[in-house]
Amino acid sequence: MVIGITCYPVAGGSGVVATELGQQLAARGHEVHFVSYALPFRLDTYQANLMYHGVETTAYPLFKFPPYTLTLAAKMAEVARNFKLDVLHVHYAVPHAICAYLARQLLAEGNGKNPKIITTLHGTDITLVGSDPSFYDITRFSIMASDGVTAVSKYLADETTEMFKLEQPIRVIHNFFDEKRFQPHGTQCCRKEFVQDGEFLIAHVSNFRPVKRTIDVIDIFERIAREVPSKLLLIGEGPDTILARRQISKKGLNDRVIFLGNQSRVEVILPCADLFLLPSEEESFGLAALEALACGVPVIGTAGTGLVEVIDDFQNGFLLPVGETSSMARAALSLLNDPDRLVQFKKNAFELVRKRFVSEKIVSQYEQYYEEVLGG
Ligand code: GMT
Repeated sequence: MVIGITCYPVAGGSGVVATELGQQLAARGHEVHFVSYALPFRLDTYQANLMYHGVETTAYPLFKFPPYTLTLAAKMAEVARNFKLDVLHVHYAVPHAICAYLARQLLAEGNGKNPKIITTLHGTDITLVGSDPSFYDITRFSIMASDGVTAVSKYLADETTEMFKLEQPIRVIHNFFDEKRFQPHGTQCCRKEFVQDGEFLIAHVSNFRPVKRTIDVIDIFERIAREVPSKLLLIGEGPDTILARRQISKKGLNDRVIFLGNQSRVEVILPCADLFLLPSEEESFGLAALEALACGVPVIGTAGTGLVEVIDDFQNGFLLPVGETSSMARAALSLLNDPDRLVQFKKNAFELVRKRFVSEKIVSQYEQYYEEVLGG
């Protein structure tokens, strides 16, 4: 198949999933074309069957806001026409789904081959952005105008159906990890660079947006560090990074916390950790949690979110109500203070996700879905 993929190229779950999917599809022999405003994060090495088409925005004094959506739609149509795309797969509904719709209208004008449009919903495109009154109608329209719609969890599919009062089915295709790269005790594990013998390493990866509750991460860590020698490794950056730094200083934890910023190869670092914290307000799936589990790291996350489809409560982590930082710290200490239990949870972490979320399995589900949509 010839597949176009559009995603946000910056660090973030939807871009990572789109990029890794494109790489896996290309490795399976499909021709993959990325269309975005920059080379996607993690698409940092050359690969056969994989091409990138950059979208430019035009500056003009009248444009207070450069019309990226229009240039993106035009580029999608150009790539679809030139390379005869079978499928145009857009990740994150806003604004990519409506751009794909526009591209299809442009192609119809020229009597060209029309690719099937598949929209993958990732989470905040629905729960925060798409549901905002200013975006609601256009998001609903663009979902309904897609030839196929997938969501990264049942939780998100149900939320979307209810929120937008949809009748069309949404196919649940969970996120995945590359089982060749994400492994426990990775060969390049750098634990000694972060902690001394006898210290625990607690990790958190996110884009530091308010929805991630970074302050809760620090609060949980402070409670852990009071009881056991430990360090906190923070990977990623975003609007709440400054807030996090201030809180860390205020709590006198500067010598206990390591900031690494954005990292494209988290699989080299995560296997060094003992525990991963993801106390988000909202999480449609929690790719960061999956990648930690795949590296053999148990996760503490929030109940009532898509994380329930990723974490097996009391087996490879704990699910607790949002904001309950003292319960989360207690759960963490129940593992860190019990070496046998910690070893068991680490083992379960890798083993349980390997059964359900390996790329081998999930990428085939996308291929099958493309075939179904192409078959009408
Ligand atoms: O987590 C974010 O805010 C980024 C966002 C994105 O689209 O980049 O992540 C969402 O998509 C990820 C990939 O499917 C999911 O694993 C995350 O759970 C989801 N984030 C939220 O729902 C908050």
